[in-house]
Amino acid sequence: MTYIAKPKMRHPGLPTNARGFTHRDYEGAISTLCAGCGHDSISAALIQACFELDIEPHRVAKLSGIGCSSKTPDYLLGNSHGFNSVHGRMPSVLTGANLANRDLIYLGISGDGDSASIGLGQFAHCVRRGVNMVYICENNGVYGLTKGQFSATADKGSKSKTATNSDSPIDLVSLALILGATFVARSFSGDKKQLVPLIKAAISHQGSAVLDVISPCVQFNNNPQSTKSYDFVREHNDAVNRIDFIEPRAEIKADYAPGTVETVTQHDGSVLKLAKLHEDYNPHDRVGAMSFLLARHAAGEIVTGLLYLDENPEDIHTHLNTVSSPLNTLRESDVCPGAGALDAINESYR
Ligand SMILES: Cc1ncc(C[n+]2csc(CCOP(=O)(O)OP(=O)(O)O)c2C)c(N)n1
Ligand code: SF4
Ligand SMILES: [Mg+2]
Repeated sequence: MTYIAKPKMRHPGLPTNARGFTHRDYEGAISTLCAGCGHDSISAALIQACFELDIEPHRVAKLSGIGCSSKTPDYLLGNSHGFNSVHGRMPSVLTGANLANRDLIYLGISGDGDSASIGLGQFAHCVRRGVNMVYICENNGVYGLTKGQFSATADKGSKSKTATNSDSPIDLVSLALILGATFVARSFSGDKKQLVPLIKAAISHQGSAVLDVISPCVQFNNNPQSTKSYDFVREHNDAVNRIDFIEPRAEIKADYAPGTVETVTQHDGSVLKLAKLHEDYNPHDRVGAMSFLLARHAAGEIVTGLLYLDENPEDIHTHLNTVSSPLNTLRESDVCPGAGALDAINESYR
């Protein structure tokens, strides 16, 4: 992976967060992506979200596959754990890491090729198992790194710089809903106001959070006839809500007219204020969300916002009844309780 280290200079007047970290402490190496690539805006949104959430960088593990999008973890959170895996295989590596150490915040950063083409099976199983993670697909409809072939999320009839796509698309958001994700959202790399609170809410969510972010590839798929171009997304962006993320213990100020905002409290005490932009949209109705998405897609619109939220999520550790401590903190007496315990287990099967 190519990277250019960023000089470690720090202006003494840089603002710090509650943990004493500056914005600079959440950055990584200098990006080698094309100027204007949507992926860089998503990196900036992730950096801002982690800074504002006062996250200690060593508590984050960022994992990716292969692609321009999968290179981006190198450009953020330089003091966090990182693993750049094989194309399409990030979800299984993340699942294993999460099972071994449930105390970290897992960021799975992927592309549409990485998630919907070669990695579709891995994506599906990771989501349906309820792994506690933030899964971000930086979705440009093409394989940017290998020079612009259509990926499985490209819309039928969409034109790239060199070709017209004739295949039906895979919509990762609809798939995430079917697979049981407990937090499902879509956003646009060019809308930081929408994206940053969604990332913060997804990080605070204690279950499988899937965030599909349309992220135009300026090099191969940003022509006006592409449904993943900046112009098309700006013209067809149909946001169902706006969310404000309020950290646990922060004061909730009533700055909306009563009845226009729904307040949702998550397990960690964080509060989401959901301002409805679509009168008939209910983000707690999984089936309703699916039919709404299908209908709006057929009408040529791109639905964004918090699409589905289960306020009481369960994760893979609950399903498997695993030990509550990270495996590397267990003592020998925990993992090897002796012959008596083994005899008792064997006896229980007789
Ligand atoms: C097993 C394997 N197959 C194919 C490739 C070639 N390859 C590298 S990146 C890529 C597609 C990346 O597309 P996407 O995930 O959408 O990322 P983007 O570059 O668009 O951000 C492909 C096919 C590979 N590296 N490994
Ligand atoms: S090729 Fe496309 S996806 Fe890759 S860095 Fe350039 S603009 Fe971004
Ligand atoms: Mg792509």
